[in-house]
Amino acid sequence: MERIYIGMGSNLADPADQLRSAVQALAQLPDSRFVGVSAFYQSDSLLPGQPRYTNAVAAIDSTLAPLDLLDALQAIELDQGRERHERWGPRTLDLDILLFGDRLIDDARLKVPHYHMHARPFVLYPLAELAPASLQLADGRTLSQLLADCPFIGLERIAP
Ligand code: ROI
Repeated sequence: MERIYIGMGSNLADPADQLRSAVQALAQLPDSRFVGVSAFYQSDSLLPGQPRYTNAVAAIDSTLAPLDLLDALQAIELDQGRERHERWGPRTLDLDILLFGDRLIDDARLKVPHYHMHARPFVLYPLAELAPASLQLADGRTLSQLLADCPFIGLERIAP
């Protein structure tokens, strides 16, 4: 079993409800055990002109292979009505593999650790609810160091 952290985001069609449904779906993944989910956090989109996002992080333990997990997460996204109109467009549900044990994955379909997680408050603060501050990323930085460089600005913590 490896500990896997999954970033969740939505800014369409009742985002908090989308995240709650995603949590239910994650709890049904094969060969996996659901560990927990952070609180939900609202923030403005990094791109102007989009609705605000609701984000959270979930943790699972799994024996799934990374690309099998990716397939399963994309199936959940599609199941919840995701349509990809434009690369960075608004979405009903986005599920990103942030960390997969201590693996470094460089596949055409999947890069782990997730490329932007190091500086995004809406990823790091919910992650910190589930992971130890001593958690070390592939580049040697710890979660607590990343948090120190990533102020809690523009985030609103809401109950799930
Ligand atoms: N902004 C926020 N706040 N949360 C996201 O999940 C998010 N995802 C994106 C872009 C459009 C970059 N902005 C975001 O893909």
